[in-house]
Amino acid sequence: MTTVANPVPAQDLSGLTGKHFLYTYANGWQYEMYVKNSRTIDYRIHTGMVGGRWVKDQAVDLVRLDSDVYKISWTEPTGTSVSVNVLPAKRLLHGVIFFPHWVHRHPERSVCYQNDHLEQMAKYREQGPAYPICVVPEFAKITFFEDCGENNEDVIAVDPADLPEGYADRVN
Ligand code: FER
Repeated sequence: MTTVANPVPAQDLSGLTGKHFLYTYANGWQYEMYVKNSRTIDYRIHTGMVGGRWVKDQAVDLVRLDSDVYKISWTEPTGTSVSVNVLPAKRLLHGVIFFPHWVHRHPERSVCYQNDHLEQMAKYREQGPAYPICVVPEFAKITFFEDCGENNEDVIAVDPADLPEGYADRVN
């Protein structure tokens, strides 16, 4: 039970770990996330301000808030921070992205396979400017959802541009 002394609800994360999903924010930006395990995500960004960007092994904080309500939060090597609420059964998601000023001004600088450019990202982050932060809060519809099991390196393994035709348009 959730009390003042014990504010933590039951943490069964199995409804989200190993899951892979495509979603489109109300502003039209399309994203893809694979919850590789309870501490790690891989993702691709298909369209939007930083469309073409993709990342493996991003460390995250994942919690279960209630039945069918999860929250995933993290900060990127770029300094961009993200907090995403995921309601898998409702096929609903709400993300808040906090972009440093430099990413908002030069989004193309972060569009890459980030794992191959970590030093460059650290330089950009150091150079900034970080402020003012651009906050992007949006609901999204989960259009495709599947279970791939945990720690599967093949789910997010290629550049978004190299995917088969129609990959991101699949609906289930
Ligand atoms: C998301 C919103 C933003 C997401 C990732 C980001 C994987 C990352 C943004 C960035 O680093 O530019 O829903 O899911």
